[in-house]
Amino acid sequence: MSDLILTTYDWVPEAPRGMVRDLRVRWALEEAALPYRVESTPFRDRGPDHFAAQPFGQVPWLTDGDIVIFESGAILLHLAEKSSALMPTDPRGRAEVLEWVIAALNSVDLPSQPWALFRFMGFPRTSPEAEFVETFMKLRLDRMEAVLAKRDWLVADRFTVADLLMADVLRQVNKFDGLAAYPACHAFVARATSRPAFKKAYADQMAHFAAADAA
Ligand SMILES: N[C@@H](CCC(=O)N[C@@H](CS)C(=O)NCC(=O)O)C(=O)O
Repeated sequence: MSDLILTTYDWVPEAPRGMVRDLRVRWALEEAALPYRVESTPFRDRGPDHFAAQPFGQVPWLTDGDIVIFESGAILLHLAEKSSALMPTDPRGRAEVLEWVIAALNSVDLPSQPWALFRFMGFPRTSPEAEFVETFMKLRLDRMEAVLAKRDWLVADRFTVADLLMADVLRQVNKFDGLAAYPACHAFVARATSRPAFKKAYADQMAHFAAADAA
C-alpha cells in the first residue's frame, strides 16, 4: 500500500485548534490503524499548489499514491473502502454508512455551521436571523436525539465512519453548549470521543500546532 499523506495547515490560531478538520481524518486513520504521515501547508500564504490540491484553499486533503482527495467527507469514505474498521462490507451496512455520512454533512452540518458561527462571533441571539438559525438547528437536534436515544451507534450496532463524522459535527455544537438539552446526543459525542483513536488524533493535532508556536 502506498503511503498515505494527510495535509493540514502549518499553524492556526488558538480558537479552532482541536476542531480543524484534519482531526476527523487523523481519527479515521487511527481507527483503521492505517500508516500515514502528516505534512503542512502554509496557513498564511496559500499558493497555487494549495489551490491545486484543495480548490477552496482549505484543509485537509489526503494523498494516496497518485490520488489527491479534498473534502473531509470524501476522504473518510475513501479510507472506509480500505478498512472494515470504518465501514461494514455487506451492502446494507455500506448503504447505511453512506446515508448517515451524507446526513451528517448535509442535514446536520447545514444548520450547525451557521449556528456555531453565530455563537463564535457573539452575534445577538435575538435577531430574526439568529432565531431562524436556532430553530433550524433545533429541528435537526430533536430528530438526532430521537435516533440516538434508541441506539449507541448509527449503523449495525457498531462504530463506523458515520459515527465518527456525526460525532465530529455534533462536537462543534457541543463546544458552544448546544447539546445541553439533548442528553442522547451529548452521550453519543462523549462515547465517540472517549475512543483511544479520537484521543490520539486530538492530541496529535494540538501538538502539531503547538510545535509551530514553538518554532
Ligand atoms: N467542506 C470542507 C471544509 C474544510 C474546512 O472548512 N477547512 C477549514 C479548516 S477546518 C479551513 O481550511 N478554513 C480556512 C478557510 O476556509 O480559509 C471539508 O470538510 O473538508
